[in-house]
Amino acid sequence: MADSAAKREIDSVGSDELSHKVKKAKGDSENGQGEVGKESENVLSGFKTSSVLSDSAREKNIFVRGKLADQDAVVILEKTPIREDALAELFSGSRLRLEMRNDIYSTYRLQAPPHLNEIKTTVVCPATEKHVKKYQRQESFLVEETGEDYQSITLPYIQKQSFSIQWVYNILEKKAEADRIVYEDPDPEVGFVLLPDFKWDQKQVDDLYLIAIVHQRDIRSLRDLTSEHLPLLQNIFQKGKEAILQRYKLPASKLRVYLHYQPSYYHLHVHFTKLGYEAPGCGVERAHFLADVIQNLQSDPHYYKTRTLFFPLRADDGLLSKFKEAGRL
Ligand code: DD3
Repeated sequence: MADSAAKREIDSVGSDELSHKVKKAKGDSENGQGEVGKESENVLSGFKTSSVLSDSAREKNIFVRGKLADQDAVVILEKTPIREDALAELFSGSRLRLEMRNDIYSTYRLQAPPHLNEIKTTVVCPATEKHVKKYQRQESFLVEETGEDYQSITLPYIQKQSFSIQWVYNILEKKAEADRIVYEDPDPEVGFVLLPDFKWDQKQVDDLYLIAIVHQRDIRSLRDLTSEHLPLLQNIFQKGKEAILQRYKLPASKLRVYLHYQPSYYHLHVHFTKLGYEAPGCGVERAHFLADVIQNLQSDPHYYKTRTLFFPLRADDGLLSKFKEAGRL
């Protein structure tokens, strides 16, 4: 099966990367990345939970707000998928307690060896009110934004927001995550960096999630795109797909390649996720296929300046208030 081939492949990639990391460890310390992969002292041991922002039994995750050494922090915990290549060890190396037995059916609680029982953990610290809001469970509302609404409501709003995208510049300048880059085209006009989104733990290809971040710094979103950007978009589409085929053995027919509108950060980036994986934000209300974006700009150079675009906003989003104030909701 293609999928298991891909699964096996990612493991060999993983170990390649590991040796790569070990070799690079010295040079990386100047990047502040020397500690990556090592067991670090438990910075979370002093975490004081103040509230649960949201949780999902189905997604097996929880978003927690709290304090880390007097600073506001958000911690995201998520159980990771069970990998096929771990099965043999899971069966042979675990402790098993019987819960119930009935006819041909029995249920157990299996205690896996610690290294097969990891929880993916993301820490945002210091977290701003905006981070906290982002993870608080919220109702959302669909907004209809005309080209004029964008100019008079949305653009002024995002210009006032100073949500830091330092992390994006750190990636582009190799000050962070340099060893995670899957592919780079360094061209200042059509170039980009392709790397795993940190939602993806890269342990299995099933939930593959990469982002292509463009080198150009003045493209905020879909709304800024014109036919001038076609070479950039086509370059990301082609080279991104090629790089993913090479590295993960996933053909374009297994990929969903799209932009978000509204994006969660206003520096142009493209999402590559695996078809069949319901990545957050891949629904029709937020995702715009890169292939469609390219075609739309080919037929109308100012398509995204003039079209009405629809997107969901959360109840507590400041932009939603602006649309209400303008009588657009
Ligand atoms: C973000 C959207 C942004 C909180 C959280 C995530 N992929 C990132 C920093 C480095 C990254 C990402 C903002 C922030 Cl949990 C606030 O995402 C990132 N590095 N999505 C990668 N590779």
